[in-house]
Amino acid sequence: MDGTGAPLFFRYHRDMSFRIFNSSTAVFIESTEAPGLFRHVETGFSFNELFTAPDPAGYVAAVYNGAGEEVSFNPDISYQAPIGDQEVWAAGVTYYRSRTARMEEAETAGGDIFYDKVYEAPRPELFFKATAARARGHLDKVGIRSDSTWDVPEPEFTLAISSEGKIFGHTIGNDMSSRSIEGENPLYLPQAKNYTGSCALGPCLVVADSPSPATTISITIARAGREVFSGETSLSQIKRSFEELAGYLFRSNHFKNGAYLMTGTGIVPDSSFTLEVDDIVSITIEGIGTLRNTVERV
Ligand code: DO4
Ligand code: MG
Repeated sequence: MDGTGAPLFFRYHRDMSFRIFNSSTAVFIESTEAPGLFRHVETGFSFNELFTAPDPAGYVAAVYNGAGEEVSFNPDISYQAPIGDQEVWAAGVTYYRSRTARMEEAETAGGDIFYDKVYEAPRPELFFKATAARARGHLDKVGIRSDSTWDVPEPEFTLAISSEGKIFGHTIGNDMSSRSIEGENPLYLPQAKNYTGSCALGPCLVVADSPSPATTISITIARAGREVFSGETSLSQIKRSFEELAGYLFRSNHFKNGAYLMTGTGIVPDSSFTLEVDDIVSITIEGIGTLRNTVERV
């Protein structure tokens, strides 16, 4: 065995990365060494072990090498969120577009100044988003509240952070949000952000270093077979570093099973847009894939 726990005959390089898809009975792991080949692992892997491992990539490498069968596999089927007992948190107002949209929605209530201040302040906005049981997966439904009149998805690059505070991977997050409720009063944020179906993660967890700032995040929203919104941004537009956001999250806060941290949205549709039931939201981030969900009213 080497220092990571991986058997020595396995040629594991530090720059290798893995994609992990989560089904109810197994995980499927793909390595950059063998794209298109998936290791079907029923026992010997757990997201809690991954998020608490001193070397998460070494943990995946050891499982990839030592467990399960290689199978052919269609990644475009429904999956559970790639999560064990991790909490999901989110950062807000990390892109200029989010600051401006938030200021517009909160202007009437007089709450706009807080968004401007937090965009500039050393301390970022961080909020609790979901427990694991509330996180939806790929091709599952996401929710809009029955007491909300103005709703949007928020496509967000989402960090996987170990219990030691180390960023070791990433996935796609959808921070579903009620703009009517948050806009009425910023103190309603938990109701605008935390409700049934307000969070989706997936389609897989990528265990790798964070990608380059040129990485694009894009979204499309389809209604009755027609595209009603599309948008694109890149990681280069974010105001804060991932280390800064993770550092603030872990300040005076212990995560025994690690955490996911959504890093904020850089895409907000114009004020005239709101989601409707049966809309299909597809969020794509280079190197991860596409997270697709249909909207339901909850
Ligand atoms: O302040 C509200 C939340 C903003 C947010 O979720 C975002 O910028 O992504
Ligand atoms: Mg957000």
